[in-house]
Amino acid sequence: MTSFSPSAPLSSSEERSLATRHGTLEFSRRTLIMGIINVTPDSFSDGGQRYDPVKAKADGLAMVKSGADILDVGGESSRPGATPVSEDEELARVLPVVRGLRKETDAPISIDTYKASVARAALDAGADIVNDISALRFDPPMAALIAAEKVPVVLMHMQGTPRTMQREPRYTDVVREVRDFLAGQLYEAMDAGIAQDMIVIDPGIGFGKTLHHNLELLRGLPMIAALGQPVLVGASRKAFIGRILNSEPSHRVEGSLAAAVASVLAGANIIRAHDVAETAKAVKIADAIRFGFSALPA
Ligand code: PMM
Repeated sequence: MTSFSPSAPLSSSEERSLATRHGTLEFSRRTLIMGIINVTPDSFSDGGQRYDPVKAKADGLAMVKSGADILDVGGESSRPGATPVSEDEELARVLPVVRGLRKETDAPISIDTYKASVARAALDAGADIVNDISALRFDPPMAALIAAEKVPVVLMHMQGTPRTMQREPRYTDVVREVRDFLAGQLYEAMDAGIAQDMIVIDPGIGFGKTLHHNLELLRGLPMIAALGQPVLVGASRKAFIGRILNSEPSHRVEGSLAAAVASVLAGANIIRAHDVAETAKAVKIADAIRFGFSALPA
């Protein structure tokens, strides 16, 4: 297994970017921040806080001011054991927020859904990116929709489903298995007509993984980054941080920052975070170490 070492090549001189309908996100010399807006009553760390669309929109706009490059809007909790919500309910939650944000910001918006119908409606309402925690597996029309709309997609690894994933996750070699899964879904996506430069990959921290699996994945991130696709990491406030620090989700900010910095130094290109202002500052330092301060855009 490849492991992180200070001498590993962390930067490259080639330009790397993700083209969205609201501008090109450059990540050759810095790491992008994706702010989390869960419009749900039951997400594990911010459930209920943004169930009101007016509050969700205001929080999203504040995140942009604090340094979010992308706003990730989701209407179904994927916490362990969560029961799925109906398509109508998910649409009723996310569409007012996507529409409201679109009127007031040009920041790229991603829609966190595995349902093609929800993705389609959100894209029509102004979303730019599809964040699919099933990596195109749960709803067959999803791949063709993304190919036709020519939008970026995040393919995330998960063992099982949100309802079952934490029952007894098992791997022989978690980093290799997650990497191979992501490589397989990358090819599936390309076979469906999605352009390679529109595909982001994500090891799915906390999705069918024990504490040790999550730590191994963060340690082994360079092996996943070696696939050559942009890498997103979502460790923010997750249970493994609470297990180590013995803290509730709202007291996991420092632990989340440590995981974000480790991810950046191991090759992540997008950090998905609840605490955007704090994460943006921590990542700025990690980026200065990774790329050199003078290499960063002003
Ligand atoms: N985690 C959650 C939801 N969506 N999407 C991606 N791509 N990666 C993640 O790690 C991820 C996700 C669950 O966390 P939340 O309840 O804080 O949104």
